[in-house]
Amino acid sequence: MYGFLIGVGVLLLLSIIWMVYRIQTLVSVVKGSDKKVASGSNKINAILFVLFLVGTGILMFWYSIKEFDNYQLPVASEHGVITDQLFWVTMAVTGVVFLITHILLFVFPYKYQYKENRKASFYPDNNKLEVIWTAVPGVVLAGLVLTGWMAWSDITAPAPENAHVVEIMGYQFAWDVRYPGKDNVLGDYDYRLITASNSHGVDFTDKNAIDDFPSPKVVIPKGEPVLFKIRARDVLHSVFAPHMRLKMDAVPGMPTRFWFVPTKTTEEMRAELNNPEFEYEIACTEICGRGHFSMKKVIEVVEPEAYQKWLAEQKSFIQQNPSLAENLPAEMKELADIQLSESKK
Ligand SMILES: [Cu+2]
Repeated sequence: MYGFLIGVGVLLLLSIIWMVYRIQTLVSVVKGSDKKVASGSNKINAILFVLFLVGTGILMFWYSIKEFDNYQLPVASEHGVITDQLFWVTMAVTGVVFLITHILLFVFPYKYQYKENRKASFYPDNNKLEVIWTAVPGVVLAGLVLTGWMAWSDITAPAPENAHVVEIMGYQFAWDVRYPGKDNVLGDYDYRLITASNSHGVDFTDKNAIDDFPSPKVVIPKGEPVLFKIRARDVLHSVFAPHMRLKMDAVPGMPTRFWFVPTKTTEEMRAELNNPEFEYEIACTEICGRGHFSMKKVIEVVEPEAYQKWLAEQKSFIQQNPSLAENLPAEMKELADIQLSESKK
């Protein structure tokens, strides 16, 4: 009931304001002062257009220059160089068009504002102009799309067979990392197998899973292809490693992948940036809930020899937690036991 009354009140108020405005206009028409009012407010609006253009233009340039280093992070992957080229070419083409159209958009209302003695000219159509402003953007955009499409199909082509596989699984709110172990093949998984001690839901009855191991960070070798197998356990997440120019959604029920070749070790990047604290990182770029901001994972890029050494030091899921092998079928249990006895040596 109150809602209805408030609604009626608002309607009455709006109609009163409208009536006052109408009366004012009619009075000015009767007095003959309406023309002056119109040209005065036109002039103010025209000046405001130009002020808006200059003000927002200054803000845009100031911000772009001030934050430029954040747009242009150093590249640390092979395909990243191509991605950057595409980005800056697109930026240059669209940037020039953006500037020209926006200057015209705001300068024209000023230039062609109402003047008592000026008559608008009638210019119905011009086929030549129509052809030019349809064909030129068509050709330019087709070029941009084509080069982008070619780069995209290169980047998303199947990974080389020798690529080091790393599984990145997103969940609310962290990334879990799994390595395939010596066989470089990840074991199966099933969401029904997820428990407190098996957060990945790894199926240990699969032979490939026996040597899989977890890792608190992503360690990868420089100069060799790396294949991220990406999945999500609950909602959409997105793997974003800005220095690698890598971004790929993690979708529940639909595994995705991204392969790349890192070109600079963490140490080299620290030296380049003169920042001994620097770490490559994965951030989540899909607003996935309250703890979204905390989804950070460190990527450590090392020389290939250091990588092999690190691999040899890792302990498999089963070595870390022998109870995972307890209920396995006899054949698998045997494999697990061999591995356990190896780790005791
Ligand atoms: Cu997330």
